[in-house]
Amino acid sequence: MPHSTTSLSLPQKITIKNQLKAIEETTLKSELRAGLLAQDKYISSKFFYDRAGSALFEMITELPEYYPTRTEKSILQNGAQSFFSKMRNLELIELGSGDSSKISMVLNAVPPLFLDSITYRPIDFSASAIQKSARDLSKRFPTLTIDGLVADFTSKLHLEHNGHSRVLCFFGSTLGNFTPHQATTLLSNISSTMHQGDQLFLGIDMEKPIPILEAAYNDSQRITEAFNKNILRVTNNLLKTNFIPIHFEHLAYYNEAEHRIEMHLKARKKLTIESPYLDANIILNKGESIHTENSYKFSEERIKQITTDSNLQIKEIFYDIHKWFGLVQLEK
Ligand code: AVJ
Repeated sequence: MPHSTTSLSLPQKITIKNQLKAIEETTLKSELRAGLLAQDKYISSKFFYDRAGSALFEMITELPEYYPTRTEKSILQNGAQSFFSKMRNLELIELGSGDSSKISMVLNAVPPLFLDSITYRPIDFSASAIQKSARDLSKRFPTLTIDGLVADFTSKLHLEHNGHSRVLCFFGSTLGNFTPHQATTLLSNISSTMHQGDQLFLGIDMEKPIPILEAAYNDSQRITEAFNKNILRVTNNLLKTNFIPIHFEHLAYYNEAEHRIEMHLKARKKLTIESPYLDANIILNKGESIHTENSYKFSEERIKQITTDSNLQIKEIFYDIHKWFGLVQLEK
């Protein structure tokens, strides 16, 4: 979760800046509060990713039921390699970078001799994820320059162009966490920071049979359940609330009309939630739920729609053999 430290330096060519300063923490608190006071209660899915949440998410990516990560990696390993192998003298920016495994596959395609002409700029909400990833990468690619940024890229992107051409990566179908309207705003923001020739690689989870989708969010080891409930601990830390995770049931199902998986936390009994940041207690009735995540699944039609609306042009879409996941290469 956000620290109020502004900067932290590590050995070699690594710097990590933290943009989530005190003022932004205040914004995050009011965001959390607004969601809990709403008629239909919600907590934004970005609050999943404290240290524990990021670790749980990494475990999810290795579950047999959770197909997206391994499918996207198979595409990175195949289709897009020839583009990555030609990368020189550029900034490689990764939004919602998380762990280093995907960008490693990109960097592996670059001839080692040219790695020192690349600056990798991971941007993530989780400071611990960036620190860990920077350490891993500096071991594997010692000549790479790493410029990390802890920031909430959903509110504002500070990515002033500095003359170098850019390859932006937004993997993992993180875009699927946003409503079509929010996603268009976010993509338009990204597009507005791009110059001619800059590329954006966007990972998108595709529609597929509902049982496959629902199994991916209801795994038999119940890691997704633990991940979902961890958001209550994050909320307790930030708002000093008294949520007790076992008082909630994990719900994850496909909403066909909205083309999205929804995750909720449903109160097993009537609960009274207290916080020094709230004027009054929040009452959760038995059976009432808190909406914690949307994960949109796309058709090629809707990919075209959203990218056109964001002023971006599709250069190519790389798929796996089942068309379960798409890696969209975009230009301005
Ligand atoms: C990282 C947002 C793509 O929506 O599949 C995994 C997060 N939530 N299991 C997704 C997640 C539950 C994931 N994204």
